[in-house]
Parts: sequence; C-alpha cells; structure tokens
Amino acid sequence: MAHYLVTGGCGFIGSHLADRLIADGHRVTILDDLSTGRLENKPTLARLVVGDIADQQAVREAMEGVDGVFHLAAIASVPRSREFWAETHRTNLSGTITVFEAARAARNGAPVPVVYASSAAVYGDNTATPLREDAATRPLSAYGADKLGCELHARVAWEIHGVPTVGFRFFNVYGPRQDPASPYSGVISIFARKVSRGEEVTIYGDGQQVRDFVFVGDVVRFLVRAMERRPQGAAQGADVFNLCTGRPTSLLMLLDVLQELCGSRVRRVHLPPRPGDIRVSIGDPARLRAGFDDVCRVGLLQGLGATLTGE
Ligand code: NAD
Ligand code: UD2
Repeated sequence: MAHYLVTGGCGFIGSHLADRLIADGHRVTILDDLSTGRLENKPTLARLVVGDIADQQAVREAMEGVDGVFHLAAIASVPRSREFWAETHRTNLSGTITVFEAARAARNGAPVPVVYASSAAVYGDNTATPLREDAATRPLSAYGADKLGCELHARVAWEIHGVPTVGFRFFNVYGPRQDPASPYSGVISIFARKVSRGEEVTIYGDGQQVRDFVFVGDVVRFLVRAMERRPQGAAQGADVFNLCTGRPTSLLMLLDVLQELCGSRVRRVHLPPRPGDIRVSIGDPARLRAGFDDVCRVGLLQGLGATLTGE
C-alpha cells in the first residue's frame, strides 16, 4: 500500500483516479481549492486538504510523507485562459512548479515521483495528423503555452533536482462527472446533457473541427501504470507521452451519435469559432502503446453510453 497525493482530486479526472487508488488499497490525500471540483466527488476514504496549488506551504504540507504525486489541478479551459491570462498562468504553471519544488524533498528529504497532466494544446496550430510526440509544439492559447511550460520545468525537475516525472498530453477526455453545466466544460458533457433533454446545442464554427476523444477510465489506467513502473523506452527521468486513441471524430459526427443514442433530434445554432480554437487534433498513440504495452480500449459508442448513464 502506498500513500499518494492527488492534486485536483475533487475534479473530473482526479476524482476517478482517487476512486481507483482507494479501490486498489492505497491511501489518498487530495489537494483541491474546490473552484471547479466538487466535494461530492471526493471518495469518503480520501483526506481532503482545501488549498491553492500555488501556495508553497499548503503544497508542502499536503505532500509530506507521500510516496508519489498525481498532479491534475489546473484551470482546464482554453477560453478561460484567454479571459483570465495571468490568473490561469498562476495556477497552471506556477502551481506546477510549486508541486515539483515540494516533490524534491517530500519523503524524508528525498524526491518523490510526479505524474502530471499536460495537454494536446501544446501542439497548437501544428496541422500534422496524427500528432507524434516529436511534432513541433506551437501553442495557440495561454493554456497550451503553460502546459508546455510544465513540460519544460519537468525536465528541470529531473535534470537539476532528481525528481522523476511522467507527463501525459491528454487529448479530449470525457466521461461521467465532467461538469455539464459550465460553458467552460468539455463539449461531450455539454452536448450529452442538451441532447438527452432535447435542448438546442451551440456549435462554434462549422462543426467540422475534429477531436481525439479519450474515455476517462482509460486515462486513469495509464496514470496509475506510470506511477507504478517507468514506461519502457523512457530514455530519461522526464518523459512525455500522448494520451490519445488516434481516432478522429468531428463535432457533427459526435452530435449524430448522441442523437442516435438518445433517440432525439435537436436544433443547432452556429456561432463563430472560438479564438485560438484548434481545427484538427488527433494524436498518434504509437509511443504510448510501446511504452506501456497498452492502448485506450473504450470506443466512442461505449464511452458515450457510460457518460449518458453516469456510470
Ligand atoms: P477539472 O476542472 O474537473 O479538475 C481540475 C481540478 O483542479 C478541480 O477539482 C479544481 O477545483 C482544481 N483546481 C483548480 N485550480 C486550483 C488551484 N489553484 N488550487 C488547487 N486546486 C485547483 O478538470 P479535469 O478535466 O479533471 O482536468 C484535470 C487535468 O487534466 C488538468 O490539469 C487539465 O488541464 C488536464 N487536461 C484535461 C483535459 C480534458 O479533456 N478534460 C485535456 C487535457 C488536459
Ligand atoms: C480540450 C480541453 C483542454 C485542452 C484541449 C487539448 C476541456 C474543457 N478542455 O480543449 O483542457 O487540454 O482539449 O487540446 O476538456 N464546442 C462547441 N460547442 C460547445 C462547446 C464546445 O462547438 O458548446 C467546440 C469548441 O469550440 C471546440 C470543440 O467543441 O472546437 C471542443 O471543445 P472543448 O472545450 O471540449 O475542448 P478543447 O478541444 O477546446
């Protein structure tokens, strides 16, 4: 049994991870400021520290004595990073550096490993399809720029401070508990709720933009695996992998499948594309497969079914 810190553990992905760690018999401490995370998401057996990820003392205290850190706390919205540039930077990059710094001496003065969330947003307007990890990073948003900054600081964490890390460039993650009520939330959670209620959906742009949707259960499996065993072929103590399926889905296709599953047709309103929006974002999962001897297993139909039933 190990003791892990999950930052952002009351959020969508972090709470699924915390559930899994507890089910595996581990001790879990969560550090979360409950800004988008919810108390109801916290597993009963997890200890919650309510605090800010950029507060050095709060992070140090929450990390005291743990065997490893899953760092998921962030302001996970591209439009919010446009509206609140400096505020999101503080959480998304300064917060990550605060985590790496505390990880240098978390267990009896020795470093502990950190598995953290990067994002496909680091590729920005690179139009390569599919995107391999060695594709040029050209973030278009403050969010993407900060996630790239996290990767650069992860390298410093390892090379200078001996903190081993694994970063995952999540593509578009979806599943139960992703907040359907917030306009900043993921498109699947928003569309799933609207279509199931027969309400009108808003499409930014022509709806032909393409995403690589990954089910949250697959994400959790890779996070846990990266903590337990260093991936094969990881040449260094700071490595980065795409977390993706390699399968493209346009928004219009997504809407069709949801309407089919719900047996309803809804009205669609088109608004101009969001500034900084990426047109095509498809990852190449080859390195993920080689490093972990595993792939994302949940197909879109199955994952959307689980999202609609909340299971
Ligand atoms: P989420 O908003 O549900 O979870 C983020 C959690 O972090 C929330 O519980 C929130 O309260 C907490 N948090 C925010 N600011 C904080 C702060 N200053 N101090 C402490 N806690 C804070 O989002 P999510 O979708 O679960 O995202 C988890 C991670 O995955 C994030 O790092 C996000 O950038 C990354 N990511 C998500 C996606 C996706 O498709 N959902 C894609 C790429 C990367
Ligand atoms: C997602 C993640 C982000 C980042 C990125 C990786 C969320 C909330 N954001 O950003 O954290 O890591 O992936 O590249 O998970 N859209 C509509 N109507 C709506 C909502 C969205 O048309 O009501 C469009 C939106 O303009 C975009 C697409 O749907 O073209 C996906 O939007 P999103 O907010 O789900 O995710 P994205 O790709 O901007």
